[in-house]
Amino acid sequence: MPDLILHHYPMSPFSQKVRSMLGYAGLPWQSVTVRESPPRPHLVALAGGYRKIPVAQDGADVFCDSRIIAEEIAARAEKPELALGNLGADAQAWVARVDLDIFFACVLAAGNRTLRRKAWDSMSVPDLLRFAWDRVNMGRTATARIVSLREARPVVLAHAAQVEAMLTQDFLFGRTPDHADFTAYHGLWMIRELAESRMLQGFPRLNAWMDRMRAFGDGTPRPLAIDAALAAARQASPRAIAAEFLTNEMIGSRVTIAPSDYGQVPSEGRLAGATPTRWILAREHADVGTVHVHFPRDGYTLAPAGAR
Ligand SMILES: N[C@@H](CCC(=O)N[C@@H](CS)C(=O)NCC(=O)O)C(=O)O
Repeated sequence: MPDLILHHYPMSPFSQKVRSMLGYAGLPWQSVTVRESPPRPHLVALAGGYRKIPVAQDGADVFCDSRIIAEEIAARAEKPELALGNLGADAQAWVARVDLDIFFACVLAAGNRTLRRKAWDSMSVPDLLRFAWDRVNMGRTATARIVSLREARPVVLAHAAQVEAMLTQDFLFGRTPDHADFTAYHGLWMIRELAESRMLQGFPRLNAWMDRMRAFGDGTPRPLAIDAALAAARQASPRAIAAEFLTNEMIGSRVTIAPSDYGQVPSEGRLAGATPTRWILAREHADVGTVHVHFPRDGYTLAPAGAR
């Protein structure tokens, strides 16, 4: 099986969630570095309108959303605890809140001089302006309620206190890490590692846990050119979909699938499969041939094409 290809950028917290999982799983992977904001034409070829990062790829199968990518890593590494669906209902509900409300609080609370300097150092001025404009627009069109700048710091500190209290063992829900640890890590990573903020210093157990999470590293990435990623899709065929996932009444119809919280840009194609947790969309593009794009069902809306 070829190594997973990850389309990501260094300062992206959700990409860090996946990079840390890859490190924990000890998997080699191929790294395609993308810009911090669209346009990203090669991802349009691979995934359609979906505009969030990270996106992962295995040949002609494309995985949108860190939850689907985590399922793929779990299966490859035989580490079922990395798949969100294998956690208990309470842990799943906790992850849903941390991945949305707490994520935005962390992003806003992390904004300090160090983070701005790193952004200046890694982006050109036009890219920085495009990035700022893009994120303001993304916030404006979000249907999820995003915390205000004023609320962000108290929300993060309350979350950190909760994490501190949860850490009665080495990891949040036990002696070994699971999906919830990687979810909780990436927002706090932005504050402690990326912004180098001292905001979290009053939480000793949290810091010791973050040290353990950081020690997993990011696995072994090999840089891959965009053209090579496109060629990998072109030269492969999508995986077969089991007959039990071909029974949904929309199979074969043209549909759109979009996140329902923010960055709600739809991807259009033909519904090729529906598992209990995934929608699988078949798409054609001259640069990649036929690809199957996998989305979570939870948090995404499916509609007949033309209905939005
Ligand atoms: N639910 C998605 C959220 C991903 C997400 O929000 N990623 C941020 C970057 S960390 C994003 O895409 N921002 C807009 C962009 O990079 O264009 C997931 O779990 O992968």
